Parts: sequence; structure tokens; C-alpha cells
Amino acid sequence: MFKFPSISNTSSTKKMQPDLEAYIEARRNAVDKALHKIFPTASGHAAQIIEAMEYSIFAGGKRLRPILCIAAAEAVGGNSSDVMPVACALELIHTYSLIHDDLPAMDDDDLRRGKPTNHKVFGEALALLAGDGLLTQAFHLMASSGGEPSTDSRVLLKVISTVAEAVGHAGMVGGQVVDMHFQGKQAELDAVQFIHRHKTAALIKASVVSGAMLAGAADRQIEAISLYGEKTGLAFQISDDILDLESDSLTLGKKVGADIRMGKATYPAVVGVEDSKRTQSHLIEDALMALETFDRLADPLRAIARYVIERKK
Ligand code: GRG
Repeated sequence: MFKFPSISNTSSTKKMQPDLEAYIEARRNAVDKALHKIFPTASGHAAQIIEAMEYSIFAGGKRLRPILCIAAAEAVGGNSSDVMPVACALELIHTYSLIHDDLPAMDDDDLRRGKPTNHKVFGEALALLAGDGLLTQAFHLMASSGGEPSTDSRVLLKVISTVAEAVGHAGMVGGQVVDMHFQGKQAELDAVQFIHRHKTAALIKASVVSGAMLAGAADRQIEAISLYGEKTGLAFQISDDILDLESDSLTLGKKVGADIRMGKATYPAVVGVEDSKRTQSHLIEDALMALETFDRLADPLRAIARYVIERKK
């Protein structure tokens, strides 16, 4: 069984936690605590939008992207507190994308993270604005963290630019456009790969790259972690495709079978479930290979990569 560095003493290899579950739990709690500090107590005219933003942020969620950001920082000897604002920003951005993706103009979903979707509770206009608010708040949060003495402003600017590129037209937003384009149409594998790399893997890659950058990783370490993020991100989306076929709404907290109903371009739709599972395994082997020269501090990243294809939700 793997042993992981403790969040309370992340730069030490001596104090260890017993397994991935404990590692993830500790970091998820730290991220949740930090996220709670971001939102002011809602009152007066500002209450409505804060409530709508908080609703989706605290509706649940695995916190995978912030945990990956922290794990990447720790893999190169950094610690969670130095990357926490960026880690939280990644979750705000991810949550914005889920709110917008669920809107009637896109996937028109009514269940997310086990709860009614944002627009079902607050209406379409407010859901749109809640997403906008979260995206904007994410960049405010990252930029504001430049005031900390431990932050190198040049590195932070590079991180902000990396995240912006990953979620804009050259990344997540661009992937979503192609995803919508192929809805109901026959897609080839290269189109599915484009969608998955941009819609999902780009933010996952940016999560690990930003954590490593902020922790002062060397260029060759950043390159390796970037490759890890690309492969793990693609495997994560393939597992999302497979879970949509093989899981249930109660476990996933969202409707299943939606990809087939909407005629989405997915891995299983193009190559079948068995080939999709084989591809996932190869991707995770590649992700682990990318970390070959890293020491035990990278064990959480290794374990998260394995978890990505074993996960049930
Ligand atoms: C609307 C700009 C815009 C982009 C939408 C990310 C995205 C693109 C859409 C969300 C729907 C979806 C299936 C995206 C693929 C990425 C993915 C698997 C999201 C779900 O992430 P999890 O499983 O969710 O980490 P939790 O709720 O655990 O955070």
C-alpha cells in the first residue's frame, strides 16, 4: 500500500498517511475550508448571486482538480498552502463549466452533484451569471494571491496565463464547441480525441502544471508533469464516457445514458467499451511513465492516475 506525505508536513517524507483515501480526504477538507473563506456572508442585494454561486460550489464534487494541483506541488517538494488560492480557483472554474454545461442551451440537465442543477433552482439567467461570477472570481483569486510574500509574481503570471489558455477557446471552451458540433453526427476518433483533450484534459493538465510551477519545479519536471496531466486527463474523460454507460444516477449524482440520448461523440461510441478500457490503461501507463524519475513524493499523483480508471463516480 502507498504511503503519502501528510498535509500538515508536506515537505517531509517522514510523516506519512496510510493511503490514498486519507490523502484525498485531508486535501479535500483543506480545499473546502479555503473555498468557504472565499465567499462573503451573503446579505442585501448581493445575497442572490452569492447564494447561486455557493449552491453549486458546495453541492459536492470530488475536488479532483485542486487535489491534483496540490499533489503536483507536493511531488516537487512544495506545500499545499502556497498553491491553495490557485487550487480553489481551478474548482471555481470547473464549477462554472458544469453550471453552463447543464443549461438548456447546452446539455439541458436537471441533476448535478446529486442535486437539482443551478438553473433548476435559480433560473437560467441567474445560473448564467453564477457561472460568470465563478469564472471571474477565479481570476481575481489567483491574481490576489500575488500579494503573498511566498509567491513569485512572474511565476504566478505564467500560471494565470496557463490556466486562461486551458479554459478559453484554445482549451475547454473550444472543446465544448466541437462537442456540440458533433452531437447527433458520426465522429471519427480524432474528433473525439480533440474534444476530450480540450474539453476535459486541458484543465486537468493545467491543474498539475500550475501546482508544479508554483512549487518552483524545474522545466523538465514541469514537462513530465504536463505529460502526466494530458494522459490522466484524457483517461479521466474516457472513464466519464464509460461511467455514463455502466453506472447509475444515484452513484454519479447526474443522469446516466445522456451521451447516447444526445448522440455525443464519446470513446465507447467510436471504438466500443472494451477498446476504451484498453486505451485508458495505456494512457495511465504513459502517465506513470512520465513520472518515472520522480521520487516517493509523487506517489499521490501515481495513485490518483490509477484511481481515475478505477473510480465509480
Ligand atoms: C460550458 C465552457 C463550458 C464548458 C463545458 C467541462 C465541460 C465543458 C462540461 C461539463 C460536462 C462534462 C461531462 C465535462 C467533462 C469533464 C467532466 C468529466 C466533468 C465532471 O468532472 P468531475 O467528475 O465532477 O470531476 P465533480 O462534480 O466531481 O467535480
